[in-house]
Amino acid sequence: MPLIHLRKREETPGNPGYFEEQMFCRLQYIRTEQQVALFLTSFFFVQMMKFAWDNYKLYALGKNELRPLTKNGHIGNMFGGLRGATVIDALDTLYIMELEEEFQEAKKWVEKSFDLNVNGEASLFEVNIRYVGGLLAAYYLTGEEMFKSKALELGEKLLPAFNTPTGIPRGVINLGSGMSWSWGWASAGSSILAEFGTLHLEFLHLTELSGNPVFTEKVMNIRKVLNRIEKPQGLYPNFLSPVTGNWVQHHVSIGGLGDSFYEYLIKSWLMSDKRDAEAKKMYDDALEAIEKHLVKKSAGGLTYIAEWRGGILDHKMGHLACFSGGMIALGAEHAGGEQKQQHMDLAAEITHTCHESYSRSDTKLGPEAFRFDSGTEATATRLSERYYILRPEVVESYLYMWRLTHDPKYRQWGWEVVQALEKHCRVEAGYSGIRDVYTTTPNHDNMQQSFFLAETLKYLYLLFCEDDVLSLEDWVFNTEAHPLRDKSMHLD
Ligand code: DMJ
Repeated sequence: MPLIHLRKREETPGNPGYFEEQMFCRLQYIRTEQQVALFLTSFFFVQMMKFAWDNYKLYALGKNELRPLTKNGHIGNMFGGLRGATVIDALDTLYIMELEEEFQEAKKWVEKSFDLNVNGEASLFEVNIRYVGGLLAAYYLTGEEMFKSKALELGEKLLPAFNTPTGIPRGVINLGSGMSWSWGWASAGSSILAEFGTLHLEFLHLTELSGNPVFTEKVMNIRKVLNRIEKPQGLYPNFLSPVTGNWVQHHVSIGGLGDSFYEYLIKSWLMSDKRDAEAKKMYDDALEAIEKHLVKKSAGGLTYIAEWRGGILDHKMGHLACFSGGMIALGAEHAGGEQKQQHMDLAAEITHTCHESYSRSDTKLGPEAFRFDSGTEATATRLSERYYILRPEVVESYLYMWRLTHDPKYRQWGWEVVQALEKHCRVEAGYSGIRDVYTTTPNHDNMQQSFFLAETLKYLYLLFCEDDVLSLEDWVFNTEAHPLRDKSMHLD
């Protein structure tokens, strides 16, 4: 019997008694000691979420993130003039955790104060995964039209970024003027693989909900360009010119700059009810090339995915690359024959390595990047790579591995993360990242990232829920952990 579930969601959108009903169902099904333990554990995560939200609300409501040490808000420069990144990122987590009052506060802010008529430099990628993804998920969970119409309105504002000679969008857009340009740091005016490759899921939903084919056309064109150009050794470099449609430099990474491009290929296939064969083939081919050229084993027996610079390996894995254990497991679940076991083993080995990067630190939290060279194994060697900013990728892989294998070690590892977060990241007014995972002397960075509420806490909570709470059969998580409806999406 399910402990808690959102399966009845479709019958109850907008039902004012929804939360009470869910709590009643939850208590009604508790039968065994294990279920009591699970209930108490999930309650613990709910309290963490409430603490993170309450402090954001108290000190920073309407700003993008909370600064928990100085007790004020942070706006930053990633979202143009958009505000409330934490509100939008938190909506679905509050909802699934049944924090009704808090969800209503967040909803009210979106309804009354979320202003889309803004000017400023916005990252197309960040606005898409956090704002569009967050609004879509809130719509699918609640059935409230307001979320849908804001998602569509925002989606329209992103379209001018695609006005380039190839249709590959540029990374930065002014949401007011529609002018777009490339990041100053991106070599030779290039666009970034993980950025233009992480629009597909949301854009297909925008077409589905609006009936306007333009969103789908834009992302299908990105596919076309990618399929046309030659891939060195079958690998996808991270920098592509939106003008010529050629690779700008040969840096390949399954971590930062590349990561969610691969994730969206396999998820596009799943979201299409396995009809999007092109996405599946691109994923399979890319993974084959990664296995052949980038997957390595350290002297100590740890499997890792190296980075590639024009044929030369950099034996480094970023924290961001740790999502790949979960992604590869998800793909393996739907693979046939020998490949199924082979990929599941690879996913388990990578997840194990990422766990090692946590367990080898003094705080039991993992660094931003860890290396496998000069006798180093799964530890950061550079001062600049020792920080942890409340990132979710490692617990994301624990969740997928748990759901697909039910090996209890993944819950145990998740619980280790929770203890470390409580000990080293919880401060008086929220949760903060830390500057060095190798020292237990407090060294907070004074930032509660919005993805901590969208992803880290959601994945941890789901790790201790029954499998039918946001089941992997029915939902596809975007790269910011916003659940999008599965199966209803068809490519016609
Ligand atoms: C999130 O915004 C998303 O997961 C994105 O894909 C990359 N990383 C951050 C969190 O680390």
